[in-house]
Amino acid sequence: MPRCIRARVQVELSVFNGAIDTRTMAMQGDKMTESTGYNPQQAEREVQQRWADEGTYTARELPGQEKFFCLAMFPYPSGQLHMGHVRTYTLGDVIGRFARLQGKNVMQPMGWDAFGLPAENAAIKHNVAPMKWTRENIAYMKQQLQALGFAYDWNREFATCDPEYYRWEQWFFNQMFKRGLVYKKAAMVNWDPVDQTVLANEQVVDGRGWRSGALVERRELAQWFLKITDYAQELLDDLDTLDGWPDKIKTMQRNWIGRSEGVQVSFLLPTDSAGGAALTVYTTRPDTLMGATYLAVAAQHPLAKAAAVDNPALQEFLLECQTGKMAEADMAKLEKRGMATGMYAEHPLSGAQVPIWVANFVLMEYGSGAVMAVPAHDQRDWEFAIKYALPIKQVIAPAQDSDEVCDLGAQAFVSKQGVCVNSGEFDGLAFKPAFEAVANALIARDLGERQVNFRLRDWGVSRQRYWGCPIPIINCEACGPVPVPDSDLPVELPVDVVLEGVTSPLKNMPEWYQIACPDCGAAAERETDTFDTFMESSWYHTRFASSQSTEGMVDERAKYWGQVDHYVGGEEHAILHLLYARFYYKAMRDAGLVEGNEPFKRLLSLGMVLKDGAKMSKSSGDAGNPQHLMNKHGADAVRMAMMFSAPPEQSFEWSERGVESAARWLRTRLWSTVDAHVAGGGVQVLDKATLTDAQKDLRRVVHETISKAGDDYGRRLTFNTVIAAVMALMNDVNRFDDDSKQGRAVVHEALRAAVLIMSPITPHISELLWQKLAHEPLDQARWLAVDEAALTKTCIELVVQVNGKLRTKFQTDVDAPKEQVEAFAMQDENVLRFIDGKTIRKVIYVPNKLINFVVG
Ligand code: ANZ
Ligand code: ZN
Repeated sequence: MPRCIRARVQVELSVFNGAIDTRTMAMQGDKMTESTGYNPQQAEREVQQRWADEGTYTARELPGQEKFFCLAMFPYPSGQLHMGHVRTYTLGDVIGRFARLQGKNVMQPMGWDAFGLPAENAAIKHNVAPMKWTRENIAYMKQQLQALGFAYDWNREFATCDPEYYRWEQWFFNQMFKRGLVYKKAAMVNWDPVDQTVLANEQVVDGRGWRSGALVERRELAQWFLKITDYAQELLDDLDTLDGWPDKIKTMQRNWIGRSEGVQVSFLLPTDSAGGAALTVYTTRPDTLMGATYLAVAAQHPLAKAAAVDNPALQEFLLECQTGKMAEADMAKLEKRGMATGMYAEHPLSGAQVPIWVANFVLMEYGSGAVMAVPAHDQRDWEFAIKYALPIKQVIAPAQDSDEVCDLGAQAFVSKQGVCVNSGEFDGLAFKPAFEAVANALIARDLGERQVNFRLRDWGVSRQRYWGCPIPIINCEACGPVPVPDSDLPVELPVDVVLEGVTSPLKNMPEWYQIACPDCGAAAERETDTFDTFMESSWYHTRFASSQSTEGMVDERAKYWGQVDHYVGGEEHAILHLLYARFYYKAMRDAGLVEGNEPFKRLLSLGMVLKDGAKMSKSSGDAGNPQHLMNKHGADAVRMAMMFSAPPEQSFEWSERGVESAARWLRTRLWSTVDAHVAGGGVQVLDKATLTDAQKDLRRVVHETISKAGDDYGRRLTFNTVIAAVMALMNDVNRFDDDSKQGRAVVHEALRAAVLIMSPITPHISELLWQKLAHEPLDQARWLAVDEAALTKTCIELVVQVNGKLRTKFQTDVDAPKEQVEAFAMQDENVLRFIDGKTIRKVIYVPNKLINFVVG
């Protein structure tokens, strides 16, 4: 009776968890002969030429058709692609090509993030102008991207070092200037005294300049800032609307924005004090106010400077605090150091005199640059108090029913779950009510106010670098900074330069920087600083929609393409790039340039491609270049091996062996099977009413595969499992031995599905095979409909119980009648043993699930 005894081998089990299993592919290929007429390099070139000739991927604005703006983060033209690029751009391409199959009008553009430091370093090293070096790199890498077969609309290509691009960046900076979103301020920077230049935080290694090895100083320099903090609350709130973003990234952004609610507290100073009337501190723990035993200010705080006037030891200490890297992340690790100022302030509630210290862990840029130290309940304050023998006063105790312990000899008790003690009228209050009561008491005395603080700082955009977009400002002694009039834009960066050492050549080009003030006509000077390169990458996506427009930063076309529907890029950009781009988009919206509030609807954040545990782009140089693999095995194999390696969000160790296995599978499994099938002649229309069981089985697998692949592509974004499913399907096709007309029709359907499903990943071979199977260009194909009827299983596994205990399992037809199942089950040895000699009182049958014999 039951004829369903076939167990399907699941190839995909080995890849479900994302492990790199090249053996799976290798094994399948090995069984096949090697003789096929497929030459990937030649075939891929032909297919690419056809795409180019026919403008297959040229994006047009087609109202009425659903648009899909698909974007992968554009590359820095460093010289050649590495495997990290291959991964990012293949994933983006797969997403774009799948959207095409769904009938969407896709725009997939590509460009170059062309400004930046490496070009200057190469210029110094090889004595070549940065522009020339950059252009050559772009030419080489573009040809590599084209050889990989990405469906880009190359008509929209630009490089951010094109004056026609950065012209609009300068224009928008002026717009922001006029709207008060731009200001100039002296700010602390990392200064390399040997190279005479400012260093980014990443260029400071153990407190020394990465190039010179000199001890880095903190210096004040006038810098341009964008007021991203004006948008802090909106940048935070709108994260809640980004349903298509990974939670992890949203959390990172939230932490970076770092909203906190607290109280600004005033500690009165003696009336004759040089520091002013009061020292204000920002605290998120007003509930601990009664435990404040000292105050601490930053080295740059005015009060510290005032106290140092006739205190040489303190002066020296302040100077010391200016050297060394002061990035916030390092603050926590920093050895706590400080010095008493000799000054005291009055506690706002107790009236006690509290000593004021200078401490290196207090940041000038946060809150008010001063803290009330509560060593009993803050670990930093505790360490500092231990070191300098300052009093530690407990004001919070573990709640009665909690198992938290407070051991102030060992560490601070930082929990917010406790209750106030030693705090007079506040004793017994928990965190929230204590927060409110203390805040109210301070407000009543006019010594405090509630305050919301953000960790987010304004964005310093000045770089003392040559290879960047010139800041479009003219500094006039009489008028101050004056924006370059829009009609004089772009302010072009001179490109015919020689870089001698690290100083920007702009600083030595009076013929470039000397200019008349646009306002008063007096002799003035251009800003010689350039923009942070994050400026260019903050709006390039928007420019793609309106690329080459000379009328404006964006034009009418921006309305059609709107937001990026799917954005793909490395997780290293999870914070800064995405935050700046979100800010820029909101600023552009407020200038009436774009619609909507957020630039990227859906985000795919990729893990890294590693080589010996290190990020491939950083470590491997030529070894990371995919070129030799493409030359040997073709682009499809490289793309397929990359997609098979791991699910997108996971980092993984790259192995080249997978490429060869992929090439073999494509050649011996996919190409030769389709080839042989097509050689067998025409195919009749499938008659679904007269299928054999084996034919039904194969059709079920086909439609299960279509359904699974559609879900993996569209929702789960796991493409390794798509490949695994197609491999399993091809195994079934090859096992299916039925040359009848109907059998050939079933195989035909299966091969069409396999080729189409693979096409986003391996577009070249799929293009050619689709021609053979469907006689139309792949571009006209649509994703396949799942035939629900074909999904119906003809057999299922049935559980057999005796008195509710599992005794055996077997396969039956779907909806098999009870009598049949019962009779069959009673022949089973294992069942017989338990019912033998007993009375069967009842037989419970749940069709397609179980049968249970109740015996007694
Ligand atoms: C007293 C206190 C007691 C604090 C306690 C914490 C725990 P967030 O949440 O990040 O906003 N702080 C304030 N300004 C600072 C500055 N310029 N440099 C370094 N630290 C500063 O952090 C707010 C807390 O960070 C504030 O609350 C303050 O220490 C410290 F048991 O005040 B607290
Ligand atoms: Zn002037």
